[in-house]
Amino acid sequence: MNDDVILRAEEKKINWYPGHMARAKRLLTDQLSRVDVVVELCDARIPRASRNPDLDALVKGKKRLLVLGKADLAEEGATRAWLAYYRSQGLDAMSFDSVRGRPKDVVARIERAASEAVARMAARGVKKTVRVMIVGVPNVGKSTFTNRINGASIAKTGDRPGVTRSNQWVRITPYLELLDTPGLLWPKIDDQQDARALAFVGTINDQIMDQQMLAIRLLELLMQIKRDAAIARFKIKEPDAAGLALLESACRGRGWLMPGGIADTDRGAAVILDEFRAGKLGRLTLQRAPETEKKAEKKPEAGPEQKSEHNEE
Ligand SMILES: Nc1nc2c(ncn2[C@@H]2O[C@H](COP(=O)(O)OP(=O)(O)OP(=O)(O)O)[C@@H](O)[C@H]2O)c(=O)[nH]1
Ligand SMILES: [Mg+2]
Repeated sequence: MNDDVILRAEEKKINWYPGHMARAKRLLTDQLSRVDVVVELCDARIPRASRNPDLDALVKGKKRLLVLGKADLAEEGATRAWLAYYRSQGLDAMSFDSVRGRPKDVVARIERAASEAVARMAARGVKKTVRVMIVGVPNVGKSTFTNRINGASIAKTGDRPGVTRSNQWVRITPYLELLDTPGLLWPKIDDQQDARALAFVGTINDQIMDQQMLAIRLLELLMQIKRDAAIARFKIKEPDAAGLALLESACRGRGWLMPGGIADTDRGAAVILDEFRAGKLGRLTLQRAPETEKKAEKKPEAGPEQKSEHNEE
C-alpha cells in the first residue's frame, strides 16, 4: 500500500497545483500595491504546515500580522507556545477564533500595524483608509474571519477548500477595508508530514487524494495523540490494530457496514475526516512549537510534549 498522499495524487494524474491556484497568486499580487497590512491566517492546529513558505517573497516589505485561526479547535497551551515562538522570531502574532473571537482585538492589532502609514497621511491632513489583505491556505477560514470582523456575513464560506474564487473587498468602517482572497497553496510541499497535516484539516481537495489512506493515517495519529478520545468516539474494539484493520474496527464500532456485515471503509473514511475537521474529538494541535531560547534556558530537559512532533514520521 502506498502511504504517500501526494504521490497518490500524482499517480492519479491529478494536478496538485491546479490552475485556479496560479490565478489566486496573480489576484494576490495584483492588489498588493493597494494594501497597507497583510493578515496571514494559518490554522492553529497546524501552525507550521499551514504557513506558505513563498509568502515572504510574495508580500515583500508589507506590514504583516500572523493570525493563528480556528483557535477554538486547537489546544490552548500549544497555541500559547506557538505564539511565543513566532514572537521570538520577530513576527507580530495573535490567535483568534471566528466563532467567538472579538473583532476589536483584531482591529486594534491591524491599527497598530498600520500606524506609521496612518501617521504619515495624518501629517498631510488626510485621514487614511487602512486596507488589509487576508491571505492563507484554502479552507483556513479567511472568509469566516472577514465576516466576523465585519459583524455580518458578506463573504461566502463553506466547509471545503476553494469556496472563494475571486478577491472581495469588504468595508468595515470608512477607514478600514478588508480584502478576502481565494486560498493559496504553493507548488511544492517539501515535507510529507506537512502535506499530510494540510490534508487532514481539509486544505486539499479530497477528490485528489485517496480518502481511505488519509483516514487511516489520521486514525493512527489520533491513536497516538488522543487515544482515549479516538477509541471512545469511534468505538474501536481493537485498539492495537493498524492500517486498514484499524479503519475496519472503527467501521464495525460505529456500524458503518455494507450488506453482509462488511466494513464500509469509504463511508467510514469520510465520516472520520469530517468529524475530526469539525472538532468532534476535542481540541487538538498536531504540530508542536520549537522551543524558544528563553524557555530552553529555563527548562533544559524539555518534556516529550515540547520536543516531539506529533506526526508519525
Ligand atoms: N471551529 C471553527 N471553524 C471555523 C473557523 N473559521 C472558519 N471555520 C469553518 O471553516 C470552514 C472554512 O471557512 P471559510 O471561511 O470558507 O474558509 P476560507 O479560507 O475562506 O476558504 P476558501 O475560500 O475555500 O479558501 C467553514 O466550515 C467555517 O465554518 C473558526 O475560527 N473556528
Ligand atoms: Mg473563502
